[in-house]
Amino acid sequence: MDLNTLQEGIRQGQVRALAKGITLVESTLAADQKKAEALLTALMPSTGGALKIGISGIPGVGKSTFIEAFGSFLLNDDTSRRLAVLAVDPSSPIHGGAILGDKTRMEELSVHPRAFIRPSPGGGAAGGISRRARESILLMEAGGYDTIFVETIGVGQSETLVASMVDVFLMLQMPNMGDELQGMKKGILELADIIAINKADGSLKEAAQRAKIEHEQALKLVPAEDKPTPVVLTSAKNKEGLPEIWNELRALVETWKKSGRFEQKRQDQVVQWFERELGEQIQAIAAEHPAYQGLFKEFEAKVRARELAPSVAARTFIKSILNVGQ
Ligand SMILES: Nc1nc2c(ncn2[C@@H]2O[C@H](COP(=O)(O)OP(=O)(O)OP(=O)(O)O)[C@@H](O)[C@H]2O)c(=O)[nH]1
Ligand SMILES: [Mg+2]
Repeated sequence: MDLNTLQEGIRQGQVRALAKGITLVESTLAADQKKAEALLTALMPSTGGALKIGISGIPGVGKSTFIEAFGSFLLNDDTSRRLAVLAVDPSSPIHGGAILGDKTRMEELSVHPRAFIRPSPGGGAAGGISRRARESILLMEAGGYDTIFVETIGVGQSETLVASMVDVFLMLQMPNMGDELQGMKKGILELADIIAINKADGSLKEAAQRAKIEHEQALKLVPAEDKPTPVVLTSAKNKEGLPEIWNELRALVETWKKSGRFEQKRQDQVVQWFERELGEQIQAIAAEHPAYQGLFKEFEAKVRARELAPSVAARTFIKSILNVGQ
């Protein structure tokens, strides 16, 4: 498929073209990288139209079940809606591990004509994962998906990573957290725009109600920008609490759009992405480009020999290749 066909196919919402495009931006081959850059540049004007929702929670909390239930709810709620699901899981070592394994939990979504599910690219450095995920999101937007779920496991830095690429961050919590909540890092709660206590059904219902109150109390200690983070009860299994979550979500987005915070956050995110890429790309190019490789190695050797502090070496190296003097 040549680039024009691919680009047109993605714009027209063809699933096969989108899948191919994502594979292209995920590729680490130098030849593919050029094509991926051309594709992204051509599609940029068609991006920015999706509401991006981060969904996180520890393994077993019910993310897959919730995504199936909430996704199906949203697709039924609006018959023109198109939903894409992307998993970001730095801990998954093999391509396709995270989501494909539980297609059974996403029975409806995985065959829905208006849904597109993409498993985690997995593995590699955080920078690479983050880039592939962000670029995949751009392609999904160009493909006309107006709602994008970005799923991540609630471990380590993956939550912060995903929070920096979505508009709203939804955190699923267990009904019986108890003492764990006490010790939970404030930073994690701060990331959440909405908290949903899942499994609020059967014998866990009471525990879930208690967890809601505990969360609300814990959130009082977290400085809120406007109103406190909403805590909602849900049962992904019984498909309960879904309209409530959607209402909270929409209300937040509306408030942020009115105040300008929504657009501001998006702009901050892309600028931060650019700045982070700048450092990474300088390093990648300097290490490989024949014009800079020698100098790069020289500075690396000086660092290795403890002749130069790494920070001083980096600054001197960059100043010398940018030709801006010492
Ligand atoms: N009672 C009850 N069980 C649920 C609910 N949602 C999910 N479960 C169960 O919890 C278990 C884990 O659900 P998953 O959806 O696989 O959870 P996950 O967060 O995707 O887990 P990982 O993919 O391992 O990170 C399964 O046995 C589900 O059937 C719920 O609302 N109520
Ligand atoms: Mg899962």
